[in-house]
Amino acid sequence: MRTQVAIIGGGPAGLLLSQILHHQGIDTVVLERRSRAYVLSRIRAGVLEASFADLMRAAGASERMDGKGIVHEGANIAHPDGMFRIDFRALTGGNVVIYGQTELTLDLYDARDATGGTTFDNCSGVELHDIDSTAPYVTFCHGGQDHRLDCDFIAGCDGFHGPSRQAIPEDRRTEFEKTYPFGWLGLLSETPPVADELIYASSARGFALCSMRGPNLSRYYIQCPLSDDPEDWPDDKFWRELRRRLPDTVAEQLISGVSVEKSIAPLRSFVCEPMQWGRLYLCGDAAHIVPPTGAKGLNAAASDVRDLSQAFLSHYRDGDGHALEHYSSTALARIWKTQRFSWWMTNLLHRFPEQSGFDQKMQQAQLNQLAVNSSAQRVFAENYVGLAL
Ligand code: RFL
Ligand code: PHB
Repeated sequence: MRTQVAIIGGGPAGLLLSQILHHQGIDTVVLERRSRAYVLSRIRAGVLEASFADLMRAAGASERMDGKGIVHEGANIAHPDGMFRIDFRALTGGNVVIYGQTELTLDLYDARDATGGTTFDNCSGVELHDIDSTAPYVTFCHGGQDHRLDCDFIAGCDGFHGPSRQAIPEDRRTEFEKTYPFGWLGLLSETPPVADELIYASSARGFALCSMRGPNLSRYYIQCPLSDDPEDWPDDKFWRELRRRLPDTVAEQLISGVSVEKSIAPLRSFVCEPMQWGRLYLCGDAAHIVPPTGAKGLNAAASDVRDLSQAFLSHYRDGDGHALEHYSSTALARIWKTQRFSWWMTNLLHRFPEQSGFDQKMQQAQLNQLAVNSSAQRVFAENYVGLAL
């Protein structure tokens, strides 16, 4: 079997890349380890930058998102001394779109099916070969048979645990990592959201986030110890704890209900340098992870896809390999800015086990400044809606 670009991983990055390349006349094959049902059951991101929405249009997969996505022109930050709103529209002219990763992945799968693109689900034993030659290939097992996929290039879109990053020789890559001493316990419920816009809450009991997926579908998170298990958190206990971390006026409005999903995600900052090796290009979580506090993970993956698809287009259409050659340095310059914002926001809003009284005062001083200082708010808003990179 042969294709122009072999894409490993059928998560949002791999699917988006495959559809954008399809519309540019570039042939791809997507190899996904899991079943489609499994990929579609993962509840993850919910906040898209406007530039992501543009990419969904370029992928021919935006119809449902344009109808059902909810435009947010601001977000709220609650803290022990009060609550304030950051007005994205007034400060930047921009906005974000609330649309779940689950929906978006479904739209991309549907678009791929409609255009007849080849996707192998349930692949096992995916291995990359000869990536530093001009004739790389991928081997995998599907339906009990071994296959070989020859290609011009490989896009490693296989998330944090996939094999692509490991294919870069260990002595040629550097991994920068920070793990945080807590996780996020997330709960999805078929209840109306507590507010029209997101609320990020810093409280003495730890961080909480009120988000949403639709008019009757809410997504809430609370910071929890890494040692906790979702089983430790029956619904009643979750709602009680969430209310205690929110301002009274918000807690009083909260409508609780039966959870339809509950899971714990660890928080991590991670970057692999470089993001390319030979004819292998890493995209999304395969190359970098951000803690979810700034809602940037999926958006960073989409920006990689934008850069890489443009680089492939220059190569195939114009015979110009410059952008491909510089893919890693271009992407990394952008990623470190995203890392900085996600790390800063995580440090601002969470309680850390070893935090001193002084550290807490510094957090509070920063929150008090953000509450009143329009320059600080503008920096926040610019980063949140997405830097023009
Ligand atoms: P994914 O989604 O992990 O997809 C990788 C795919 O590769 C497959 N794979 C393999 N396939 C073949 N062979 C192998 N050996 C393979 N190994 C793995 C996997 O099965 C999978 O299907 O990576 P991708 O595509 O780069 O997408 C990244 C995003 O999923 C991620 O960054 C976001 O979900 C992060 N994130 C958020 N991002 C945002 O932009 N906004 C948000 O609001 C936001 N909220 C979140 C989040 C992540 C969270 N968790 C659970 C970590 C909230 C949470 C709680
Ligand atoms: C979500 O809705 O899942 C969500 C929203 C904002 C974040 C992280 C996750 O910062």
